[in-house]
Amino acid sequence: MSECPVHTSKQANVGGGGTRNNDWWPNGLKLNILRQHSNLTNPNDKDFEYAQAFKTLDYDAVKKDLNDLMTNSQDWWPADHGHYGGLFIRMAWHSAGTYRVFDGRGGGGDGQQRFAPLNSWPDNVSLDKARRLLQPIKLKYGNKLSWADLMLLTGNVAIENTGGKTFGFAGGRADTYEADESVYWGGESTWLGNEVRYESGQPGVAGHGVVDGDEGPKKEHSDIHTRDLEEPLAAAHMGLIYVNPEGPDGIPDPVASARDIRETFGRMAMNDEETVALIAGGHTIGKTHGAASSDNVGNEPQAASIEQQGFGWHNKHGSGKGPDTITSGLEVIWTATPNKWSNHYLDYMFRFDWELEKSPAGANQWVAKDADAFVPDAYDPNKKHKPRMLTSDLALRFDPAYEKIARRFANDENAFGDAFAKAWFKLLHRDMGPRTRWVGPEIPKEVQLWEDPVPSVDHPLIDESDIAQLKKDILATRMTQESLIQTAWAAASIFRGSDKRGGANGARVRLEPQNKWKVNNPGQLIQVYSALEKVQESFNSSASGGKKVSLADLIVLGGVAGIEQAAGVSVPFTPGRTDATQEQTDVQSFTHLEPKHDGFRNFGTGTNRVTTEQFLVDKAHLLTLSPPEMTVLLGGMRVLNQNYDSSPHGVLTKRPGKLTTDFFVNLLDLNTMWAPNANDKEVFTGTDRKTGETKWTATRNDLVFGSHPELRAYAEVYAASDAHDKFVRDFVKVWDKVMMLDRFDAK
Ligand code: HEB
Repeated sequence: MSECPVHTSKQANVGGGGTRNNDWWPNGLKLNILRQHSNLTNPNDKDFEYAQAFKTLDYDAVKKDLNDLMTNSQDWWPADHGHYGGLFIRMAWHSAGTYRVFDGRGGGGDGQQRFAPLNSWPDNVSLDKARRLLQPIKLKYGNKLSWADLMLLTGNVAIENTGGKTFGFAGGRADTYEADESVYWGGESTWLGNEVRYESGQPGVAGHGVVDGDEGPKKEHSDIHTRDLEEPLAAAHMGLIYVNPEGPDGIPDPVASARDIRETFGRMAMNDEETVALIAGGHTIGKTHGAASSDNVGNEPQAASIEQQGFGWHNKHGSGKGPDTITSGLEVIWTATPNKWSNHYLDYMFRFDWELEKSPAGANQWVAKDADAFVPDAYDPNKKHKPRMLTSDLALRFDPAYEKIARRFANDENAFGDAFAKAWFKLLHRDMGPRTRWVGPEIPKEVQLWEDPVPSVDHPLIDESDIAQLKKDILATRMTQESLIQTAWAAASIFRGSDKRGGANGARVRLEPQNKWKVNNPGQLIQVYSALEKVQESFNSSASGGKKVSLADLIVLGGVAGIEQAAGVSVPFTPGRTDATQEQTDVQSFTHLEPKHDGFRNFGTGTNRVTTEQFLVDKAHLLTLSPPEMTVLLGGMRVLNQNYDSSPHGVLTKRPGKLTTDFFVNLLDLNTMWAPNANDKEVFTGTDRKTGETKWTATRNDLVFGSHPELRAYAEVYAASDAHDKFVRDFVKVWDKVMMLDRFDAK
């Protein structure tokens, strides 16, 4: 376990060394998360489309190679019990298992396990070896098979190879080529520390660890039975995927462990049944590794010496591999058939009494008290072991709710297998977005609610002349231009690039829970969509040739009509959305999409840890916007009067409703002086320097475009005397981008 190297005295004087802005001004607003994964880091040709490439992959040949690899033990990293299944299942699980519901970040969708911090997390020890075992297959199939898909497919094949049931597999996860800085993993400065995540109730936010010592008083002993994990985190400790296997803070208390498991697996979108199935299924295969003290283990990959070539955790105990492996420091083999699917794990769990012991590395683990030694050793055919369990395993027996489910599964192997297959599939595909993104021959037919399904288009779409007429019909409803634009934004802007959920398709903005969200101004929302429903009814009952228009399309078209009116230029529109039903909508899971902040609508303010403008950048990141796109979008939204509560904050124009550069012109006006309001520090008043007359009010979301040097540079571009046409063009482009974010079917 290494300390975060906050500052070293001798720094490089070339190649980006030296004390950086981030060291001098750690609280400065960072835009770096909006500039990731561009063509500058992605080596593929500009027109390369991964999903298309995957379709040309010889999928059966890949699966055959993976199946062969399972038992093709390599001397440099031998397979336990002659089988790599356990190692590969763990690799896939740790790849997908970082997903969390609150912001949709984490997950296996872009192959981030190859990069820091995940490549070096204490929980990912030995997965450097797992990925290297796959390298020949990766290189053989090249860019037809991403690391992201390969890691998860390998786990899937491992389950099949050991005799477990799977529910299918979809490819389509394009790799990224740089470490993703957008995910808040916690603010701790030591691995496995947890001094931050159980303190205040303030949410963390993308790209911002706690760096300002603002985390409040440190607790000596956190109360493991009552502590509250901060949002959006889904792991109990820095550097772990979920919970400490030895129990909370290493205390071997299975019931307290269950509490942490329920919290963290819940944040991965798993209910009790899915959780039990996953843990029991996962630990049916493989073993844990703790041959000796972790003192034998060297630096993690990110800190290892150059000649190790990306490997880490060099182990100087014995041979450093095979029987001498040290991974977690726990030494457990759960079942008598660690490379065959079975019901033994749950069977033993209830059959035996469990006694606390220490692993050879000194970690807390449990051994079956009165059992014979019948579990085969991973390498020595003459050696047998007693069954063993982790504290986190025994949570499934000693937590009353988990116990019920676990006993049912113990007695019904089929139910267990099916539940595992479904939960495993969900785990691997949860962050992939709609089915239209899925590729490959093993996509299951059965649609699950967590996919946020929308009906498929089963009728001819509206054409250009219908679109022109419908725009007129919409404007004739007398819904205001403002409210039409607001409704389109409300529908489309909850999309998250992280897990590709949300967006205008489905017209779920009219359904529970979205129709009740404060940010959506429910009173106005219902008027707009009711008016649009009338337009829809009359079109669908009279259109020729079976043509139909969905409410989802009309909501977006309403925004288009509104902006065309405001801008005097035409705005692109792509029909093809459909309307989901309430039954197709998992209300509980959609509550995670509710914006707590949306700076584009001037909604929500900062907390004592996160500034308003940091939340704005976070939102922009989820909308996959670049810094210039964020700038032009916000400036346009203001002059279109799009604040959620119709407040005048940031509406720096005398002609609201016209798409002009006024926001930028007036923000940069040297005659205006800004000062925070006395009673509301989030609101500022701009007065005329000479007369003292009040001219404007604004929030931090607005003023940051004048104060932040890079954002000010963009503001100057749009404030320039000749910028009008470019501004309108850029605004319309980014508006259309937001409306189309979820239209994977049309890309
Ligand atoms: Fe697990 C392994 C913990 C869940 C799958 N795990 C393991 C280990 C540990 C754990 C500590 C060891 C490592 C070494 O090597 O040493 N887990 C855990 C926890 C949890 C879990 C704490 C929560 C509660 N798993 C899980 C899941 C899954 C899994 C969910 C899937 C599904 N694991 C696994 C496997 C393994 C493990 C397969 C084995 C590996 C090998 O063999 O190598």
